[in-house]
Amino acid sequence: MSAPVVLTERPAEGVGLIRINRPEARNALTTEVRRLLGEYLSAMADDPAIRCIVLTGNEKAFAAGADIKEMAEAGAIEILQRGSQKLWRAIYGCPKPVIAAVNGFALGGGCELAMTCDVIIAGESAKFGQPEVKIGIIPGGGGTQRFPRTVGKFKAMRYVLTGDIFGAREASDMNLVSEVVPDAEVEKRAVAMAVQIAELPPLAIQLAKEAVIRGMDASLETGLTLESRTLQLLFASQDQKEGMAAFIEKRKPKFTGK
Ligand code: CO8
Repeated sequence: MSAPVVLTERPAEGVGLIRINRPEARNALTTEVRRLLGEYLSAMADDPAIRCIVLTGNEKAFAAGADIKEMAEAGAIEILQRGSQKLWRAIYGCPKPVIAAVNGFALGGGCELAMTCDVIIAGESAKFGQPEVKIGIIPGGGGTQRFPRTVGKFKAMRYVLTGDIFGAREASDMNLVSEVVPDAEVEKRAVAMAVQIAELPPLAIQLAKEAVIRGMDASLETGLTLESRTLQLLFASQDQKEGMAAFIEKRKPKFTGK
């Protein structure tokens, strides 16, 4: 029997890790991979023991895009019915933070997968790009939308229109990644950050993620109102009382998620 195309692990308390496991195909995203990613993300979102999620691949590829062999002969209606947008929604709609740990190729749908996460930790040799135009299509998971919103029109156009691949340093210079670390440190660093986040009050974390994501899609005034209401709401949580009391009493807080 062949190995499952997506694996899950618990590398540390409070942390769930999802690993794409198709090394023979540079982790190309088949319908099955996407279905399982959505399923595991949703299961981790519902699991109170998990407070932060790491999404990763292997040393050669985070994901080299949608599986070209699986879609080469498909018709438009078939592609529409595959509903690949469900995966992206599962990530940005996930109430818990998702950290992409990227080694090797993050191309096409793989680059979009990383961009849909909340934090991107990249290895020094990681390679990013939106090469879809080279195979006669355009990005389909946010590459024409999230990419320019992150790096600006002119850098995005430079890469979307040529399909050129770029390295982790260039990605970092364009603010496309959160941190660049040595290749061997990527997963370790992502898990360490996930542990750091998992130890914080989960309601504050969930609402901070929501405020950033929803606010990016709104006017500044609307975003600021959303932020104020969210902050005010957190004063109803036990963790706010505990966090502030612990600060004043000079002790370590005990957060309960309530
Ligand atoms: N799909 C299918 N198979 C792939 C993919 C892919 N995206 N990428 C790599 N593979 C396979 C290769 O075919 C090869 O298989 P085999 O051994 O059977 O020939 C194996 O992985 C190893 O690949 P290479 O020998 O090419 O390995 P290299 O290290 O030399 O090169 C690269 C790695 C640079 C990643 C190269 O494989 C490549 O360019 N891959 C394609 C990248 C690409 O174009 N990605 C974009 C795909 S389109 C997309 O993501 C957008 C879709 C949005 C719509 C979704 C609707 C469903």
